[in-house]
Amino acid sequence: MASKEIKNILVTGSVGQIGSELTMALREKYGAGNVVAAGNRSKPSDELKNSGPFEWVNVVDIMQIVDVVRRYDIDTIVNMSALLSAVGERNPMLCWDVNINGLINTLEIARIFELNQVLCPSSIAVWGDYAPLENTPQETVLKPTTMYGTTKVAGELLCDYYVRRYGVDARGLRYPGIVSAETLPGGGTTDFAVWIYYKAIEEKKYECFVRDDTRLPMMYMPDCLKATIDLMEADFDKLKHHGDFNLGSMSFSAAELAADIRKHIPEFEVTYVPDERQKIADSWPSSVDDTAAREEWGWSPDYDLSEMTRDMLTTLQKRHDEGKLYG
Ligand code: AKB
Repeated sequence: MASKEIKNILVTGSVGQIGSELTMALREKYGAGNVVAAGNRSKPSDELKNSGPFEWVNVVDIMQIVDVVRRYDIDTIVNMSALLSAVGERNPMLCWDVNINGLINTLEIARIFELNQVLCPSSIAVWGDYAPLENTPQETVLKPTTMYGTTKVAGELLCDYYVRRYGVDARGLRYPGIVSAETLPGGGTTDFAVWIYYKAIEEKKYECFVRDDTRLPMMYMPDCLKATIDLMEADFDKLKHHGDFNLGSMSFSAAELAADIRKHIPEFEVTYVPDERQKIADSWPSSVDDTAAREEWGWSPDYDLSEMTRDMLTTLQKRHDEGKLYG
C-alpha cells in the first residue's frame, strides 16, 4: 500500500503542549487554511485561533469529528487528544475514554471515509514491569503500570490492527518527555523537565517532584516536530512497524538537568520532594533503542542537553524580560 498525499489535516488536541506547536509547523508546511486545529476545553492561543481554522471537537463524540472531516475535506488526522500519565491516574476512566474511544473513533472515520493517514502518538509509558529499562528495545514486554500506559499499549495495537485488517495507514511514535517553551505541559510525569526551566528564570529555585537520580528519555520540541512530520511523510511501503516506533534523543537525570541550568544561572537551587509521580517515573526506561525509526524513516535528532538548555533559557529569559513568561 503506497502512501497517499497529505492535503487537509485535522489536529485534535491542538491546544496542548505538542499539538499547539505541531499545528503551527504543519500550517507552515501545508498551508494555514489546510490545517484545522481542534480543541475541546482549553482556550486556544490567539496565534492558534487566528492563523487558520479552529473548531471545538470532543473526540469521544464521533459525529463531532465526522462533521469537521466532511466540512474541511480532511484526509489526514493527527490525534493528539490524550490525558497524560499523572492526571490519568487521578481519573482512570476518563483517561480510558478520551485516549481509547477518541482513537478508535478516529480510526473508524479513517476506515469509513478512506482517509489517507492517521497519526496517533504513543509514549515511553508503554513500558513498566519486566521490560529492560536501559536502551529499551523496540520489541519487548509491554506491561505498563498506569492507565495512561495501558491506553497507549492498546492504542498501538489498535493502530496496527487497522493497518492489517482494513489497510488504514496508521502511524505512531513513542514520545519521550517533551521539553518546550511555548505551551506548558498538562498532567504528565516528565513535566518537571519543563517547569525547572521556567522556575530557574522566574525564582532561581525549584522544588522538583522526582528524586535527583531520576533518569528519563527526553526530547526538545524542534526534534519532536521533526520526528512527527518525518514519520507522517515517510514512505508507507518502507515501514515495517506502524503505531509503535521507539524514539530516542537524550537522557538525563533531574540532577544533571539542574547542573546544566546552573552553568548559565549559578545561583539556581533545586530541592527534591518526590510525590506520587516518582513511582510512575521509576517504572519508565532511562533510554530507548530507536534503531527501527532510524532504519525505516531516517530518524536522527539534532539537539542534546546543552543545546536545549541554552535555547530554553534564552527564549524564556526574553519572554520574562517582556513581562510575559507564561504567555
Ligand atoms: C507524561 O509524562 O505522561 C508524558 C509522556 C512521557 O508520555 N509526557
